[in-house]
Amino acid sequence: MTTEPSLNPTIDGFHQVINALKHHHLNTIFGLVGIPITDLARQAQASGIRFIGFRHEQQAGNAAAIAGYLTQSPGICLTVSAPGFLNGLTALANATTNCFPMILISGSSEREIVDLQQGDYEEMDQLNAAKPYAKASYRINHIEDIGIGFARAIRAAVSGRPGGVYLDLPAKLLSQTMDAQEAQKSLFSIIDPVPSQSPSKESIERALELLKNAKRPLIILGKGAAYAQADLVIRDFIEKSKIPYLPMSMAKGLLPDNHTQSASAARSYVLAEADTVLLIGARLNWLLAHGKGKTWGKPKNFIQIDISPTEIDSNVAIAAPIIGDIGSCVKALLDGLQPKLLTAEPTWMTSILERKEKNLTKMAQTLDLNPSPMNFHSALGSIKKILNQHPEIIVVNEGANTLDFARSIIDMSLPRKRLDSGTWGIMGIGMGYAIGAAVTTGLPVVAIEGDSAFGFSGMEVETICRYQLPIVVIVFNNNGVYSGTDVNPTGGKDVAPTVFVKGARYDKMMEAFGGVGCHATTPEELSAGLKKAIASGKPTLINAVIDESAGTESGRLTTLNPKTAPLSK
Ligand code: ADP
Ligand code: TPW
Repeated sequence: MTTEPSLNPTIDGFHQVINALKHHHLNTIFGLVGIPITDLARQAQASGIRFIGFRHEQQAGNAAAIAGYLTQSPGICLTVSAPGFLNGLTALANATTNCFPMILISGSSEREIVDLQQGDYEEMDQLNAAKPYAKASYRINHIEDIGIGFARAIRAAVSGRPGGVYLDLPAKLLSQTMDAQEAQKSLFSIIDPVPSQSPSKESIERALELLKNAKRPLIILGKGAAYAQADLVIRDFIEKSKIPYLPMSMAKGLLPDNHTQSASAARSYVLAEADTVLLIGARLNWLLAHGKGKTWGKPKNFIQIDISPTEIDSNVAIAAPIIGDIGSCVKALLDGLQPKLLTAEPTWMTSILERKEKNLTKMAQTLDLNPSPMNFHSALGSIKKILNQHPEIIVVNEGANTLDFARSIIDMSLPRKRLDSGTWGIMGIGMGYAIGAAVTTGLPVVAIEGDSAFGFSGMEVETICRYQLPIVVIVFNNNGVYSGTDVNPTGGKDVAPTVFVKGARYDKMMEAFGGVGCHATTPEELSAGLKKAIASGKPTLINAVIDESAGTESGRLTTLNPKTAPLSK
């Protein structure tokens, strides 16, 4: 649309979008340029917004998603149309699945051409493609609506259960103009985008009654609890109630992993034996065996705190739902808690402690073994010693065995320091999360990566070097997906589906862009390389050589893996 010529200064769509971002303190864009958004990126940078350019939109999207998780403010990802948008869409869907707030902004082609399918450059009906995978999707057609469009997108991303929002910006919008003063007025502050949501009194009383009568109570902390940043009240409630707790992987560190009430090292025992389970920001999805079956053993009373009412009863009946934000809900439980009235069996905690001690001693012995070549345990044992001295470091983790072992071996002692494959068990978040976390927090990041997992985002080592980010990537190189020992049963020249080039030197990839490469074949070399990398703050990639026969297929998910009968010769 065109506006009447005006004597007053005018502003174009590019600048109005930039002003909207700045107005809402969205000062970093993760993206990848091209038609029609190159100038948007340039002008954004010129205006003081930080533009972090990626080699693939999926990683820009992953960076935005994790920035949203860490800050409670939507991370911004900017892409071109059609293929760029689709590359970013995976990250948007992953963000929505994990309840992370982000906004994917993509340029799009002429509506008239797209709607008549007349074959524009990178033509696609992006708005409709995004809808099933986003919490909300909007298109801004007129420059006058940029203020409203951003307000809607931000509110949708952060309110209630957070998620990914798609914002479609047609190329035509960017070149529209309007009166600059009117444009300024059309940007407004979003009042109370994340209103506190207090739980009902009855829901708190119902839950407290169950906790009072529980003989073997258990608390499960999920990444919703970590996201909520209600760290102190959660810790207070756990310590005052003296109830053992189990952190889901990204909730590790909400209380330090060496806390006496942590039941992580007795996980199977507490899940099977507990009679009352309080879920705080954790869904009863596959990661918790859907709340039923052998894992869960004895019958339970479930209490569930969640912001989303429809999460309740999703897999099993919930005896005491508490709907509200985690800070308000846990505070209400704490206010009503009368520790003296709790009736948990004293043997509950002592038997957990016994099992913990036994399992931790066994694990310590395994970590100290020094097999050659290294296995997952000896490599992680050497990393653990170094990371224990650096609680501020953010750990990114993906892979199968690399993920499962690192999750239980690497302790976290501060909240929101562990970022991993999350709800989907997705591979390919590694470098995006590492870059997003480093840029957002300014803190050092150590990414512990399976060699297959790393491959999904490996080209972003150039991005890491370009921005000189304090990121250490450790590739657990066992020559393949899960392990490197499969053979092609036909004897043909193609290797088996899980096998990679043997003896690959991933460290050379980092060196190619001016970073530091390190090749480690022993725990000593690995810990020395890591120590040096942390001290220097320089982009570093450590190629950690792991026994190619050490991994199990699908890590700990073997039961989810359908198998054919053995191949006949
Ligand atoms: P995990 O994978 O760690 O078990 P999930 O992602 O399955 O965690 O669950 C997180 C849950 O937390 C989601 O159901 C989401 O609705 C909820 N949630 C997120 N933020 C809040 C909040 N501020 N208050 C209450 N619930 C929240
Ligand atoms: C987007 C399936 C799960 S785990 C994995 C794949 C390909 C890699 C395991 O090998 P890696 O780790 O990383 O070398 P390790 O420690 O066992 O040696 N595509 C996507 N997501 C998933 N989860 C897959 C494929 C998968």
